[in-house]
Amino acid sequence: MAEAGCSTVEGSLTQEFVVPSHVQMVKGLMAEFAERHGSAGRRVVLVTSGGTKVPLESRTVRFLDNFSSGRRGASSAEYFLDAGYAVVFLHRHRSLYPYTRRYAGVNLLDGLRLEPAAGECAPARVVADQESLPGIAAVLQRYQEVKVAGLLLPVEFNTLSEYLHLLKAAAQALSNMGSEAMFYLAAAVSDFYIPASEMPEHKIQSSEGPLQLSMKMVPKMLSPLVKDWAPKAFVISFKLETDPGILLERARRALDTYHHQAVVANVLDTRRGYVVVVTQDHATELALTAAEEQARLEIEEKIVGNLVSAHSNFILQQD
Ligand code: PAZ
Repeated sequence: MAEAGCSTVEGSLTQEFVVPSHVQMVKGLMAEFAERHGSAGRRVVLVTSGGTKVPLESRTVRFLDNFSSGRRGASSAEYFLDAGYAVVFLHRHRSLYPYTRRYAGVNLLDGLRLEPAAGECAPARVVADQESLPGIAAVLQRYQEVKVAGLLLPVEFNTLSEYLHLLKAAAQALSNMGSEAMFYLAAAVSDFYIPASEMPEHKIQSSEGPLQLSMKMVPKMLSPLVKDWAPKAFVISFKLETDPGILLERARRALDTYHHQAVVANVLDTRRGYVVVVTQDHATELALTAAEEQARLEIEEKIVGNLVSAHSNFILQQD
């Protein structure tokens, strides 16, 4: 699709996507977060994570969704925190979350044990079972350090509309940080939607026969983000394909269209172990070796390491 101009993006955002009632309040929180960490000399990264839900009815019974678990975003947020960044974590409601993601498959009640009470009147003690929750003490300690230091600002979205408006608000809230702000756009955002004006109010009836959908293109947010909302920031987008043969060409096309700093290109089936970081001058392959996979290393550690040093170089070039 031809890229929509910035005024078109702005226009369709306000006309066709319902503005969430809390967007101004959240924008204020993000601006205050950026101001606090910026004045402490800390860089801030906005990590987007998870898929988007596209409703088919305005009183939504059915919606279109996608595969994204939010693991890339949640694990990357942890590595950014370890690298000294403060993180705004714009994530899909109930997608994976930093630190708790490690126990996503565990039934909480299987991970806890009851120990006898210390005295007759004292309640039984609840203890974490280290076998069901491996590494829990270290993970809990790090989670609490991050929380006490106020280094992680979680912001939730559910629908596509919420995502789009909150991304714009985040970009504007972080723009005062200039080149010290990074945008790491790992969320899998729908390319298609049904405008509110064309959406049936009530549940679509199967008695009316097979369903035919006509969907519009979602406005490309990268364009106004890079040009207008946060023009000095270091911006990373992600590109997912299922056909490895077209991956690099698509990533380069995105860079040529939006003029941001890098695209992390990945293929659905191999995304946990292999990505290519594409910039104007280079295509850097990052991969986990068999030994690293065995040791449960994560590709996000390499992606974040690569981008943190690229961000440092970018900041130096702006001076
Ligand atoms: O969320 P997850 O860990 O299951 O998957 C990560 C990902 C594939 C959604 C991400 O790496 C990505 O490529 N996001 C952008 C997708 C796209 O719009 O092309």
